[in-house]
Amino acid sequence: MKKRNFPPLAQIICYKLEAKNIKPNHYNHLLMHVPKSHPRYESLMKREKIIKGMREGIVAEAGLIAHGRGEAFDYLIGEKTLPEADLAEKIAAYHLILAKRPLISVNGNIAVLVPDDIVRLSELLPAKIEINLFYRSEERVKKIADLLRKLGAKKVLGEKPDANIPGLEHSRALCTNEGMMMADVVLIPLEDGDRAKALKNMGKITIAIDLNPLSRTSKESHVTIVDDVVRALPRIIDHVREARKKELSRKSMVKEIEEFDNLGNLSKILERMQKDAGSRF
Ligand code: PTJ
Repeated sequence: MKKRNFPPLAQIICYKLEAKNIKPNHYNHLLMHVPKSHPRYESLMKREKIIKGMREGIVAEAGLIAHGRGEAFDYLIGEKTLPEADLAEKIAAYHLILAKRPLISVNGNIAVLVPDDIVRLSELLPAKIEINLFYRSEERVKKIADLLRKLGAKKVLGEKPDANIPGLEHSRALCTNEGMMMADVVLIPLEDGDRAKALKNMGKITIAIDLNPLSRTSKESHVTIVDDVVRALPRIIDHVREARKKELSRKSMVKEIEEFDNLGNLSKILERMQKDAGSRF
């Protein structure tokens, strides 16, 4: 069966897979040739990562839906980092630099979209990494931990939870004493609203990365970065490096943190979404 849309090498792979009785719908997406010139190349590649991650048992099935929701909001902001997002990324970097026990919370989507950046940021700060899953399964936690360790993470928490986030039911409350319980500043990309609120109630500074400025997570967090995680993580890393290069004092970072108004920043983004989306019509 000739796969017309596939490049020659992919066609050979198809024949070999079919000879082993592996069905086309199990590999089509891996072989589909998306030229770099395609206007939606980056977006399509992100989808491929999420789909592959789901098939490998790293991303939850609902992770595909969450990604689609994120894409819709990204479309509205023009698939670029807005000035308001850049400001939030800088404030997030200052919080993480000033933290005593910073922690990066990782879920399935994050593990496939930005695994290298998670490891880089955790080493740079340094910050602990903990896997906190909404749709928890021990198998998925292990797969994510293995993936991060393979990329150089020295320690990944979350495989042996020994604590619960107060006020949450079921497995999404599971966390570790050494990680989430002790942390003072937590980076929570693609977080669930209830857990974001519960972490805030525990007295932690919460930094969300969420493309939906209207989500409960966005509204509940101390700092909300309305940007795609794929753009946000490298920019936080750059802001950390720049602050250190400039040898910014604690006082000047605290001043900027205090001046930052998260809800005000979110409403500016909403205004921008309405105006910009309207002008593109
Ligand atoms: O791996 P698990 O089991 O922990 O599950 C992870 C998901 C993401 C499935 C789970 O936390 C979930 O259901 O999340 P929600 O409640 O759908 O929220 C996800 C939020 O992240 C939504 O507001 C999306 O708009 C946003 N989002 C999705 N993709 C991105 C994003 N924000 C930034 N960058 C993205 N790439």
